[in-house]
Amino acid sequence: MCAETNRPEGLALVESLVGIAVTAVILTAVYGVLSVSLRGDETLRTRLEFQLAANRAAEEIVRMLKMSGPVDLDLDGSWEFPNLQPAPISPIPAPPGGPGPAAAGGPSWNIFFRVPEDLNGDGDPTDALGILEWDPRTYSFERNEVGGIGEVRLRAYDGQGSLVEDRVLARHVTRLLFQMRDGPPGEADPGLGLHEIRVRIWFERAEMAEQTLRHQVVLGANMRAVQP
Ligand SMILES: [Ca+2]
Ligand SMILES: [Ca+2]
Repeated sequence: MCAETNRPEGLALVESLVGIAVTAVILTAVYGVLSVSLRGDETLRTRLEFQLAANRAAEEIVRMLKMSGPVDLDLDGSWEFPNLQPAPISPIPAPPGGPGPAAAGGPSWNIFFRVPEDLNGDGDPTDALGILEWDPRTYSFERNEVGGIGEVRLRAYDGQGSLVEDRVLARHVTRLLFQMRDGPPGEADPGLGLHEIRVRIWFERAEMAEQTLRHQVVLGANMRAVQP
């Protein structure tokens, strides 16, 4: 009798042990899935923040270039501004392929430009004849490197060439490129409009978890079309 009454209890014990084991396995699996999912969320968030910061910087560059326009200071028919100068930083070799857009490689270019300014104080950036007035300061977007990390700076120089403004617009910039219809050899694109500038910026940031974030922004800016 005792054996008969003990059997169901033994079975119940085994069943509950099996139940606990199954629950433990399920909980472990759920924890594993959640953990991977949270890690994935964190990676995604980091990637999105990286891309958003890059896009914001590129949009600010384009916003300023749209205010600029061709400037022919000596009226000889050719523009002094905007002009492109090679960034005085050695070209970086393309790193081995990885996730994300094509890796950067090659030289960077800086752009120097002028923006309109109300010089005669009549409330708009034109003179009495309706001709655009240009701020005598020269503005630029220049790629610089600090501790091996590339950045893009907005700079302004006064009429004597002294630096009067200098601030970082973007970090982790591996390459900065401006293309125009009559740009420098190798960078010119005859398909672009007369007043069009194509801005290309490559961003790259090495993460802790042996992960490299890469992002590339390509934006077009139409400068003011100033009649010669
Ligand atoms: Ca000229
Ligand atoms: Ca004015």
